[in-house]
Formats: sequence, structure tokens, C-alpha cells
Amino acid sequence: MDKTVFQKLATIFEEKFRTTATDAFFSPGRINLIGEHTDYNGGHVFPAAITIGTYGVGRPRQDKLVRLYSTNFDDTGIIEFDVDDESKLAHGAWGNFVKGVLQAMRGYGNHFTHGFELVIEGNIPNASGLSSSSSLELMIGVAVQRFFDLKIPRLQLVASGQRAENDFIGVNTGIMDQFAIGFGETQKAIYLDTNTMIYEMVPVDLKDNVIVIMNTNKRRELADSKYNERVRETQEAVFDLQQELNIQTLGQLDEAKFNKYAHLIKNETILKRARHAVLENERTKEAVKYLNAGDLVNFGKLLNASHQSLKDDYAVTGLELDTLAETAQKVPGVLGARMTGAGFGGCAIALVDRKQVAELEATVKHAYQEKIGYAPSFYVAEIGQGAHWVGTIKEVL
Ligand code: GAF
Repeated sequence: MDKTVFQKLATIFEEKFRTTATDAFFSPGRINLIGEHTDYNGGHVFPAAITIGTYGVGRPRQDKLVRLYSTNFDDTGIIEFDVDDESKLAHGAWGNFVKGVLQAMRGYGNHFTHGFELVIEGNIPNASGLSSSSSLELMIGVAVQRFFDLKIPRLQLVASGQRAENDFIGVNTGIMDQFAIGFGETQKAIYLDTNTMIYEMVPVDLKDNVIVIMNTNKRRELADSKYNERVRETQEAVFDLQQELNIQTLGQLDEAKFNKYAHLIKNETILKRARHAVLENERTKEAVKYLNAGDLVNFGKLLNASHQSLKDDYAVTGLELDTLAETAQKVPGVLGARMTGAGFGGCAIALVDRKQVAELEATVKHAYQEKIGYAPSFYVAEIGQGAHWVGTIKEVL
């Protein structure tokens, strides 16, 4: 954990709020290894928290004001509101994620007797699909827990983040991102069944390989409306299948059963969306078995198949992500590559022999620049701890 960031934020806190911060927090971003667009379909996901994320320093206030400052949004200045104020800030304002979490926590019966001040800084590239928004949501969750001395179960903090997205922001996301960020552990990925919410922490032993995150650096335009469209399309598929099947989600079907009843889905597009959701769930279950068995070659093949399905059947990749993943897949030493997260821009990941990282980056950069016209960025992913209170400022600095 980078102490210099806390040092810097503590200084900014004093400048902005004319008092000293008492506590330090960290909340990570996430990658998803496989299991994409399966979480709102009752399927399995396999994400992990990463070591980049959101840093925060803060203190409780005596009155009911919440005052927030982010170095990532200098131009917004200090955001200020009453802790119980449920009105929305302007569309797109980052403070809405905070208000959304507070509203959701109130919905779970928590009472806020006073406000707080927080200065944050994130090193997750904006709109990169590494879930900077869930990182912020869980940062608020752990900070509020500390400031109000609340004993909130982790799952409730996670669900509060999801409810902020669904009810306050208006994107009908599943639970994966907040779950990964809430429950993440160093060197472990989370195998979560979103139908039962049963999960297992899986050690990630990549042997001589690393995961490289490749960022399209593309602005994710229309991503929210396209995301909600996919949610609706898969719900429509369930509705069609319910003519003969007693199911609530596509995650309840295996490949054979899906094939048997697929004729009930008459619309070609809806059929493709459903096929992705069902087969991606199957791939995820298989991928976890391969990883547990140390078979990274077959694990990598499933990453490639996942990307292909997200491209052909789910239509959430686009030229930028396809160029990254498909170029990477051909580089010697790469075992697999796929988009990660919601898609429509954002990031892809590649599982690659650590000796081949430089070659991967050079080859992908060259091809991407030729085709897209600007450069992608690369980061080696490290799997880290979930959102947490780091300590008092005195302990941390
Ligand atoms: C986004 C959502 F927030 C997740 O819930 C998940 O659906 C993901 O897209 C796609 O797998 O990150």
C-alpha cells in the first residue's frame, strides 16, 4: 500500500477542510477472469480485487454535513450535502455514487447521526471497466462503518453498492463488482454462484505467467444504456423459455437443456444473448476446474472462447477490444486473452508468460495504433485485498 498517497491526501484534507483527517481507507478495483454478463443471469463469475484502487482519508463531523473532495475531479471542487438528503446531484456527478450508497444503507435500517469529510484519490483509470465506481461505493461503505461505528455485515455493504447502481444511478448491474471488491483477498479469485450467493476463494497460481491488463483508452459512450439493453434481452429469453420451463434465470440451464428448449426463443438476437449467458456460465465452471488443476493452457483457451462469445453472441466488444484481445491471442507465450468487465470499451486481460510481456505490449500497441489511431495502455495486474479501513492516520503515516 502506497503510504505517500495517504500522506498527500492528508495534506490536501488539511488544506480543504481546515482540520486533520483521522482515518485512512483503501478500496480496490477488480478484474474478472471469466464469467462475463452472467451475474445478472444467475450464473457464476470469477473476479478478483486488484492492487490499484481508491485511497481515502477522512474524519467524522459533529453536524450532519457530508463534504467530499476527489483529486481526480479537481474541477468539481468540494461536494457538500446533508447526510440524509436523498436528492440527486447533476447527472454524472461522482457524488451520486456516495449518495446512492448512503440511501441504500438507510434502506437497510442504518441511521446516520452526523456527517463526515473525505478526500479521495483513485489510480484506476477512469471509465476503464475496472470498476472505479464500485471501488468508490465500497470505500464509502467501509468509511461509514468506521465513522458511525456500525457493525454491518460485509454482504450488506456489497449489496448497498449494487443498490446504489440500480436504484440511484439507474444501471441494472449484477453483484459481481461490489462482491469482488468487498470480499477480495490477496492472490485469490472469487468463484461466486450468483444464484445461491455461495462463494469460494480460489488461490490463483499462474506459475510463470502474469495477467496483463490492456486498456483501450476508449471512452465508454452509451455503455449504461447498452448494458441495460442486455439485461432486458436476457430477461426476454427467460420469459420465452418459461413457456415450458420452470426457471427464473438462464444460470439454471446447462448446455444440453438450453439446446433442447432454445426453439422457444424465436428472435435471433435474443437467442444469441441467451446462448452466451448459458455457455459462459459453463465455461466459468470449467475454467475454475482447470485453474485448480494447474492446467493454464486449457484455462487460457476458455478465456479466448469467452471473448469470441462476447463478440459474436453478446455484441459487447467492439473494434477496440477485439483488436486488443485478438492481437494478444496470437502473440507467442499468450495462453488466452479476453475483454473484462461490461465491455463497450474499457479493458481486456491477457494471460501471458512473464518473459513475453514486453513482446505482447509492443505487438499489441503497434497493431492497435495502426487500426484505432491512438495507443492502448498496459498494467500488470496484481491480485490484492478487498476494501478496508487501513488504520488511523497516526498509525498509517
Ligand atoms: C459490469 C457490472 F457492474 C457487473 O455486474 C457485470 O455484469 C459486468 O459488467 C459484466 O460481467 O461490470
